[in-house]
Amino acid sequence: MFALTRLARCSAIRRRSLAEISTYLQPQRCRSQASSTKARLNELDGPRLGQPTSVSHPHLIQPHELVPGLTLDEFQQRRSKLMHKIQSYASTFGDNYNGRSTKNHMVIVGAASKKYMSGKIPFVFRQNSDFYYLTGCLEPDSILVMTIDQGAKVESMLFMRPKDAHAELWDGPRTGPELSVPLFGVTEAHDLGQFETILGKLVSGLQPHFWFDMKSCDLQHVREGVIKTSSTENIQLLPVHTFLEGLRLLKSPAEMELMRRTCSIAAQSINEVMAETRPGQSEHHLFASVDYKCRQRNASYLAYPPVVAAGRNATIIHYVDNSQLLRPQDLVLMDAGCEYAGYTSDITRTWPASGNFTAPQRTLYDMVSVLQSDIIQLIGRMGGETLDQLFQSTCYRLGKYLQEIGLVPKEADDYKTLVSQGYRFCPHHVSHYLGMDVHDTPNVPRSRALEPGMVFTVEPGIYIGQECTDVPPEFRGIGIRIEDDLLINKDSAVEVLTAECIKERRSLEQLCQQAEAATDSA
Ligand SMILES: [Mn+2]
Repeated sequence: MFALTRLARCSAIRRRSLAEISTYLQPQRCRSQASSTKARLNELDGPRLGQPTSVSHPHLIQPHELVPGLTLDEFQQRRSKLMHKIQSYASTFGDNYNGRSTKNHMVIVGAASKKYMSGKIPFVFRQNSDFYYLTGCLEPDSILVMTIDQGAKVESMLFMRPKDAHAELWDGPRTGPELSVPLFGVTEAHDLGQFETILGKLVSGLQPHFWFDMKSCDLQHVREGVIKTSSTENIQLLPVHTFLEGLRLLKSPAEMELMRRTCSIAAQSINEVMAETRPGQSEHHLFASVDYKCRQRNASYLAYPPVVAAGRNATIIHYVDNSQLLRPQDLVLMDAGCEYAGYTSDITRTWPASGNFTAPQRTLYDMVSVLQSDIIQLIGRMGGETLDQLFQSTCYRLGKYLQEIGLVPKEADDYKTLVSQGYRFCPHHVSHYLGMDVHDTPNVPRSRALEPGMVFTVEPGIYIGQECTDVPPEFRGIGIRIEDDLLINKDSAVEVLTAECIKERRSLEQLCQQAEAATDSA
């Protein structure tokens, strides 16, 4: 479907903005005739909105999509689902909060604001995940206000930065309120400056239950406006994160596709980094390399500062200095993932810098590898129905396996002791939910039963510090983690989204030795 048809369908579209948009989208309709490179470049030269569209970025966004991989419909459904969910939840106890009963609800979610390194030097802007999830809008400082009334009618309103020739000269185009209505499919849009006035009127008219998470809102003026309005109207603020995270936890088919994509980008990139690793390179070199390879595949950036840890640095779980050189006998542990179209991947691989594991490294690698595949097998079965159960099972099995190779005393044979021995050598959880954020939906308990649509990591590890004098010396200073991203898909099957990323020991050795061979013959 052409973008114009989609835009024309928006109920709230006004005549003037439709005219403006059709001028704007003109190149879209001509695209099939524009075969030469020059003509295609001219297309991108037209007026721009505050974010990429299928017109300005046809290499990233399909004609029927608002942002890569997602249609306008999907965003409208998310808003509608959230509001209906809140209303039906409230109705289970008579629509009553704090002694006040109404079927009207209002939710406010703010965008992220720009953050600065120093003076006027900005950090790379990253949109607030909840705001992006509900709007697809990538502009800073914007505000989304949604309402549902007693007739179950959902309306949404965006407050956007006004058009401003001077500001746009410096920071690039803004969409502005007028074009935001058809672009994001909201009922209304206004200048940011009108937020307090319009909010005040809306609240005094509807007297809704008022849902707003003070802590997760970056924007000071929004927090102040909300406090002022709620106290004027004597309305208490209710937390919206349970409902929002509940939705974000279960990925739609389009989100599953985006998760497959972001995982595949990181998996292929890490494979290449492993193949190119050689002793003498620095951890920083591998960091730059994985960043480069992910961006080459259209990732926006790495999803978090990666851990690239050689040798004993790998026993520091959040090692991010990445400043040491790789020695021939070192293992390299890389924990890296990327963000593609707002969705993140999170992979860890551990491989030998020289292409060959030493005997103690091999023993521990094989153990973590078997442990990880045990845990993946367990998903959805007894002992693996929740992330917490997977964690408990990981600690117990790790304790048991360590006992088999002689790192845990033979006498320790009760369940509790083995669990605590496992936890001693792997002192982090084996899993977290994954999605738009790396540690996604953090308020959803890990004791929740796994179900289709959930994406999470499985990441057992072993870290033996130099100070572990009760462990044979050859094992000290070794850190290993293997981490994959998994999806329970719509058929309830467990899909390893990062399966492309090589981890089987012999294949890993082969991959790393190829690099050696290539260097030797060069
Ligand atoms: Mn992780």
